[in-house]
Amino acid sequence: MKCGKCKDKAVINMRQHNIGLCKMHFLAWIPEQTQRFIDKYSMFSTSDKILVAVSGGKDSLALWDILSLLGYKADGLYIGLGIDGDVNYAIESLYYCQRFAKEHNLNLITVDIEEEHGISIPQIAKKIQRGKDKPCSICGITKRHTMNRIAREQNYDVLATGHNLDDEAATLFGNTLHWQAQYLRRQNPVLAASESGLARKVKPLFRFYEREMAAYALLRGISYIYEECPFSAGAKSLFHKQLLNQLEYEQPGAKLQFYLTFLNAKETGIFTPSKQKPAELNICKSCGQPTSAPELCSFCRIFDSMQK
Ligand code: Q46
Ligand code: ZN
Ligand code: ZN
Repeated sequence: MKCGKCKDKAVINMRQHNIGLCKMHFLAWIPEQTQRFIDKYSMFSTSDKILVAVSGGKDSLALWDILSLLGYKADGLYIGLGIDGDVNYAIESLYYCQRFAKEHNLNLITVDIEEEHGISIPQIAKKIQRGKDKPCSICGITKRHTMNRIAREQNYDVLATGHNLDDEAATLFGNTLHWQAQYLRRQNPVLAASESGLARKVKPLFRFYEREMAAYALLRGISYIYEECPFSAGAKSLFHKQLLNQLEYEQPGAKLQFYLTFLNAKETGIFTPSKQKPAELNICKSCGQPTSAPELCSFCRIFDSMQK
């Protein structure tokens, strides 16, 4: 296959756009498109201070790379969760973030949960034994809480994550299967900051396929951790990704269309405002972050119970 722009050999065939691109044109296309999405969805501007959540994986490091190439002021945030695996996942994932920051002369903030709280995420999960063997819900609460805390404490204007189209389409699929209206209303590439103290959140890669991000990382020579978190095995989202990949195979562009038509449908008002009163956000008595709970936020409830 030939590059649709210069007729050199294509390194990637993007069936959903009906075009193949050579290395040079693909490496130019990804940042150009990202800039287009940033502008189209009014994500941020060059005067904003951006915090990129990095995990050591291809998507978050590619996002950091692209934003830096585009001239944005973007620092990285790595959260050490204390997760082991066949490889030591925690050590490896931190290594790739530090290596990327050093090679590109970028600022990386690291937060180690065990160092701060004396206990790692898997240890908390074992202690609480919420009837599940996976620590994912505690992990999610901890990551969201920590990202928001650092963004607020260090005056970042926006928090950027590396979610790609495959992630977003799989989340949408899961939420749709169960008609989780509350989540569907909130699923968006941009979430505005709230007065109560939730930072602005954006997903600049949400229109790129996972294979495009893998190709970008490879062609840019970005070293990243290949292994997924060991707790992700068997996750429903992976199964949903497989189903969507089958659909995509038969109908190129199906994933992109599924997600973009959802966003359009929302714009046209498919989701009327909920009749239920929105939960009022209170301020957590311990950490000062917003929470729907009356006294302590979920993060403080979990970590406080660890002290007892
Ligand atoms: S939630 Fe669960 Fe992920 Fe946390 S424990 Fe691993 S798989 S990292 S996105
Ligand atoms: Zn070309
Ligand atoms: Zn709290």
